[in-house]
Amino acid sequence: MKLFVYHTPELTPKDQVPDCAIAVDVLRATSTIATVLSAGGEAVQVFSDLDELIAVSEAWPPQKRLRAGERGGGKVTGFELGNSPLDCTPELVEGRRLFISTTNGTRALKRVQDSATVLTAAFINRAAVVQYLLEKQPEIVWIVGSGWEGSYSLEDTACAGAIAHSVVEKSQLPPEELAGNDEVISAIALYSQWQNNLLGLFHHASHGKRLLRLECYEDLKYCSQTDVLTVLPIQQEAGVF
Ligand code: 3SL
Repeated sequence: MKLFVYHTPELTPKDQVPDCAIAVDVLRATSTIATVLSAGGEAVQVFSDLDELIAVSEAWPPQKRLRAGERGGGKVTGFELGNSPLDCTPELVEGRRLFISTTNGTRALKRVQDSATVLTAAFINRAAVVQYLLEKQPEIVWIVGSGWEGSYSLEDTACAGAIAHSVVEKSQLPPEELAGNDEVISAIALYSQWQNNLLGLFHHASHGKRLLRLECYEDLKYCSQTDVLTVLPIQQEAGVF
């Protein structure tokens, strides 16, 4: 197995797909996806385009669907939900499909959706993703941060580092044997430095600061937990987890 970390979808190699792609948007899309599936959601279907989301979800009975839309951190008007994982309670999501579009997270997923296997990861379900990698041993693995509108996001690269760090620890292979690019080594170093204070790291991150301005401190706190959900979001068909 070779791991490759890409800080943003734009940095992934063109015209190539890996055996396994892991999309990461810690704040907050992939934290929300893990939460919904763990709370009994029927599935999560991701869209980059809001109009397409509305058109496709129309075919679903209203009591079986939820529409979640985020732009610039805020909820899209007319949608039931924004992108806060804390709103996704079992009472609300159980048995329903979440149709979701967010600024960056769903774009990252679209970029890798043709890979043989597509997973989503956040700190909250990191262990489930690592367990999958160790069991299935895919040859080429991309861990792709969503970033923010094309630029680097500290929290996504730290989560990529958390995955790589745990694979190294559990496989007992040296990092240089698993690392397919230099970004893996720097992501592990970033995670190692902050692993006991991820909430503190989020306070330094530009998107963390943006969410704090939007009074989303509780979301940051929730998303900073590690290995608390056992769910493995895995793509069933294009865009559906
Ligand atoms: O950019 C995204 O995809 C979102 O996760 C951003 S937010 O955390 O919902 O603001």
